[in-house]
Amino acid sequence: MTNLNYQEKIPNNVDLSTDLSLQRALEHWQPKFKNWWTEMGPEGFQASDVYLRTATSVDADGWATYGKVKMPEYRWGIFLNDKVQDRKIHFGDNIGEPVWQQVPGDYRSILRRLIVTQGDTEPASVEQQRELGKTCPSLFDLRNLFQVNVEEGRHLWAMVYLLHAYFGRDGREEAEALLERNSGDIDNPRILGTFNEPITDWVSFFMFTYFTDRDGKYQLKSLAESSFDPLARTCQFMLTEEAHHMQVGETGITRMIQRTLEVMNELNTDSVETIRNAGVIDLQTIQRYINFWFSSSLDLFGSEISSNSATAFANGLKGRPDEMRYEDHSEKNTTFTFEGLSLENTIETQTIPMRNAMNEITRRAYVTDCEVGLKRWNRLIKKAGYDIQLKLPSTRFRRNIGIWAGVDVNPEGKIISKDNFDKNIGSWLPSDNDKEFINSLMVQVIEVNKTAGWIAPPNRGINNMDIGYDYVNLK
Ligand code: BYC
Repeated sequence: MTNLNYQEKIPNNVDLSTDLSLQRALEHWQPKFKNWWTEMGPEGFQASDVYLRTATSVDADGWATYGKVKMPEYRWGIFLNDKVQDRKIHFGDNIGEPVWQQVPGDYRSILRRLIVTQGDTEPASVEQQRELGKTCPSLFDLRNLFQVNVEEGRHLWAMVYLLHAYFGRDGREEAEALLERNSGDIDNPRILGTFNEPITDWVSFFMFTYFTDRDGKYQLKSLAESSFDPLARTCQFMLTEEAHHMQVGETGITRMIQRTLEVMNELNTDSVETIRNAGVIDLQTIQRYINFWFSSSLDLFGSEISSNSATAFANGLKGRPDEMRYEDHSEKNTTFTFEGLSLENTIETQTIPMRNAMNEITRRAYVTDCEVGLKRWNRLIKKAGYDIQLKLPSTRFRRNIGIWAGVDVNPEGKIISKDNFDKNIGSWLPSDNDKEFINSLMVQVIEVNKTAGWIAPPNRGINNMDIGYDYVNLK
């Protein structure tokens, strides 16, 4: 187990003090990060004491310590999982060769692009969520939001370390640019679509942490397989943090549904109007938020047929999530058959080289994982005696990237006419009226042990503390 060194200006377990020029470069970036955090991070809570966990070791069992911290004083640092001795490349064209501790010249630009894309999402999400504190449903939720935010900040550090340590001047420039692009900025937006979507209400926050953070899980799993060992080790550690974010999403949606069902049973109704008048969110609206965030997150996997993903796999830069579960790790002469789009705009079975299907394979693993929560929520609904089922829309629905981009498809996956699509899209996605209603529920609740009326209280506290613990002391 490696204990993390918190004595240094930048906490780390990479012996930063032995590389003075790298240390200096990162210390130069550090105040810029802090400025970004103050300007673009959680608005209005920078002086509050927040009950946060901080990593103390990279060991899976004992890596967290909890205590009250002001967010700007959070010890963001550089933590990589321990090196595995004699680790070998285990997929692609170079299987069996030692993994790389430095970036091979030929792969420099593709690796940099992957790291920059990953890095860009982290501060983007903090920017997207910066206003949410003003409408938190409880102190417990407020603390969870901030925990997610500081850890996304640390994930940015993880990528910035790689850029500084392994990509020279280009890397330093990219690290600066990561603080210059901003979510939703018309002139200088974040790289990937979903990270420019506004998150101004907590329903969207829970959907984002359920669906979009789960893309993070699958992308990190793929990068954790990388033959570039420092990238693999840093992603392995990031995954332990990511798990909490998805849990925030899953329990948040569960609590929302629980509260709705409670009210439906109390009033013995499934009328949307009555449910809304009682101040809880009808399941139909929840379905529309699922449709929006799931379809947006599917785009994050890239195109179904991708030469970029084939190159990344062949070169051993990015594997499949849980690569060792597959039988063939070369996939040189294998094929993948799927339902694609014909030239006549109809659905047709197509066969492509397996390596070109890596994005789609990863997306499918992600979809299966998304289903788990849906099954749980549907069990709750059924148990409460209602005949409504929440569903994931088809992976062809409302896509902006890949072969289905711009194709008019309904949530069941059927290609329909443009007219039909335009007429119905308003009922498949959150409407202005839905958003207005959701916004009307978003009222800040900051009394200890109180929870907003639209969501059930959590069923347990953080780190065995009471649900009623004052997780955030506002200043
Ligand atoms: N929006 O061959 P293609 C997370 C671009 S989330 C805009 O189809 P490729 C987190 C693509 O960049 C995980 N552009 O796809 C979650 C390429 O552009 P260039 C983030 C898009 O390259 C919550 C072009 O389209 N990590 O950690 O195989 C909170 C054609 O690309 C989009 C990563 O994404 C899009 N949705 O794969 C906080 C991992 N999709 O190069 C954090 C690193 C594609 O032609 N990134 N494009 O200009 C990658 O592995 C790959 O870049 C992608 C795309 C999976 C994104």
